[in-house]
Amino acid sequence: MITTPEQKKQLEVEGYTLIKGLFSVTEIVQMRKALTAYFGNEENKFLYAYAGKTQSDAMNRIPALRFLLKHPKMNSVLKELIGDDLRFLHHSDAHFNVLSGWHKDSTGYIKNEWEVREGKEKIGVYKICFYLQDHNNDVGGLSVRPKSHLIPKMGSDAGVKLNSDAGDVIIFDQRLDHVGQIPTKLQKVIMRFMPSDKMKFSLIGFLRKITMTRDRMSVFIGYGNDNAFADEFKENLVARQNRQNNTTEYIVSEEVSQNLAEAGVRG
Ligand SMILES: O=C(O)CCC(=O)C(=O)O
Repeated sequence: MITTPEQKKQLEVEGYTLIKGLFSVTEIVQMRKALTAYFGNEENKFLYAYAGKTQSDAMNRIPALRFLLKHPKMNSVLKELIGDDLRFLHHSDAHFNVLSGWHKDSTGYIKNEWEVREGKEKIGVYKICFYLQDHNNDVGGLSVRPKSHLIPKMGSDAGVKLNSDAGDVIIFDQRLDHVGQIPTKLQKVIMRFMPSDKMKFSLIGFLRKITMTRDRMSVFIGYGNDNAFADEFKENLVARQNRQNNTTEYIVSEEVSQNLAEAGVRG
């Protein structure tokens, strides 16, 4: 076992948990290199959004990340915390220098996330996420509002900042209120007045460079229990991903299917 009973309980009761040191330094360095190259190439079809760059459907579109789907430690953690009926929800994002605001990832993608359906079936949709740099001493990591996964209304308190290091992963219930890096006053002004997402990225990126701030990269992948909630969630999230990627067809790469099969995870 990699996780502890306390971590499983924390995920259930508080809606999140953090697992230390899941990825090696070599894996982190490789993923940073891969994302720097991917987001540095304008031929790739990422989006300029949230003052940064983002690629949804990252598992199919960024081949260098596909190993994650059969990463032995990551899969053990997911199965220990979510269950052996683990399902990949076909929704994944890679982010580069994005800024964000408080939100729940479930909003709008499922009819009623708090419903208990016939046969006592309950929602079980989670994200595993990680940052490719340390956030133990800055505002760049994930903050969460503990227990907010049980409350439909968004909260308003400052939440808890999770002090993650590169290599750590966070698993959270997608109903949980969470936020990454909140824009500063200056960044808010730039975001408000710059006419295009690309210009917002360029100006805020320039400020990062002159303040010698490291590029901030992260990966978010959706998993869940294999039930009707997962079906509904997957369908709606894939439709959103397709809209973001400007396509009507969702194509699963052979390597993604193979890696999921190797990991014993239903796709
Ligand atoms: O930028 C971040 O760290 C947060 C991103 C996020 O909340 C999301 O992808 O749902």
